[in-house]
Amino acid sequence: QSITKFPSHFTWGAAAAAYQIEGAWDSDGKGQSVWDAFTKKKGAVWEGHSGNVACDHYNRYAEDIELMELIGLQAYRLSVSWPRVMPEGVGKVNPRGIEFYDRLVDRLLESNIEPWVTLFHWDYPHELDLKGGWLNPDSPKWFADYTKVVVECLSDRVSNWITLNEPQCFIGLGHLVGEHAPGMKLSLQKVLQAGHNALLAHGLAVQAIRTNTKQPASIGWAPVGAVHYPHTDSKEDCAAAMAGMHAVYGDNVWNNRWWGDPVVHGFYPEEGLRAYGASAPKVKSGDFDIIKQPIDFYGCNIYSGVPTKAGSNGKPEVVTLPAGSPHTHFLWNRTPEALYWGTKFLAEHYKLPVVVTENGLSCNDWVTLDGQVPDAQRIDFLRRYLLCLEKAIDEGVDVRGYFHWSIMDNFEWAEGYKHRFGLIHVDYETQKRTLKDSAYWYRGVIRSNGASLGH
Ligand code: GCO
Repeated sequence: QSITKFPSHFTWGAAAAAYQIEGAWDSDGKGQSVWDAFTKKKGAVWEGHSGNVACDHYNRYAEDIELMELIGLQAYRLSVSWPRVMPEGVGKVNPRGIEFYDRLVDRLLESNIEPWVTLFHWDYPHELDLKGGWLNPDSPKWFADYTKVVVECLSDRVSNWITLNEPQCFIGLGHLVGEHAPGMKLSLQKVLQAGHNALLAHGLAVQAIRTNTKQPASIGWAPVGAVHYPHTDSKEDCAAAMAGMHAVYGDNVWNNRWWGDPVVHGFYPEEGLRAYGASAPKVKSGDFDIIKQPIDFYGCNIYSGVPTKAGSNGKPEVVTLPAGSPHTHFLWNRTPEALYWGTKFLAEHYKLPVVVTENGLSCNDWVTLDGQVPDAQRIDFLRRYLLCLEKAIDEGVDVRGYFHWSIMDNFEWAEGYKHRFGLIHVDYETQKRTLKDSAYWYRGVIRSNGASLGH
């Protein structure tokens, strides 16, 4: 008798993002995004790759949804390209751009797949970047106006919304490290000010969804952050892991609480203000009333965790994994515990339902002479991670859904097409799709609501 701890209403899905799969970079009146500009820069992306064509999902979405249906997906997390909808970022709406998402949503619903719409997954309008981008104090308002356009068009059929995907990345990698578009290396103060504007944008977008939606909306966001898990199951190591997730790092932006506390609690954590010191953003009165909006779920993108033990005075100390420990093609460590500890931390700290908005791995997959993609490692990886997620649920952590990253192989930002994250293999020369073994396996997981994971 198979048993499952996943609740009966649990959502099983997969995710992708506009720039990573759509292609059609200048079709039908689309404006340029910062990624269109960034990928043209020499040396910015591995082997000079770009998302110009990507998976050509813009033209092949119907075929792709057929495959999603075959896998039995209950939900699909897509993102809307802001400059496709508003070529200049503000003002004029591009009817052919918004019509694409209209058709996409209709086609998903025909297949009984619930659309979860991310409003911003990094493809910021180039025109607005020229006006200062996230550093411009008007940027939150620009995002809210765009949100209103999308919500007016889709909310009769869409009820699940995600405002921002990973501000830690588009702000941190895009404005501090410079490895992602728009490729800036600004002072930490400017970076955190841009981050503050992104948080305001989140708040205004939540308001824009609530006031314009045609049906009750479920709204969340999808941040990422350092996940620590205990090196041993001693009480001390467990406490150290939790402390590690609470910590605000003053020298980088990979924090959970720096970004999450304003959104849920309405203030920056004291410890963070101390750690960032003079680099902390300037906050106007009323800002936190905008940033702190009631949200319905806390999304989290979790791939890997950091083994942590209690060091001197119980302080969290990172443990180095033994040589030869399992890792993915990206060289990210295979650490399934991250899904248990990460969701547990967020649910306890923010007291909100949690949705795993991304989890997955890149493998060195190819199509065999027999026409199959035997990705045994992806299956084993997912099985381990999902069993840890089930353990969290069993212990009372309120996890509502799981979205595999990604539905199909795609453009992995600065890494180009080096990494294959999909359940579906994409041959970029021919655009042929092939379901990987993991896709068939995931179908079984969905059908059995997790019972097929075994124990
Ligand atoms: C992210 C992005 C995805 C990536 C994925 C793998 O979370 O970084 O949302 O677009 O492709 O995470 O790196």
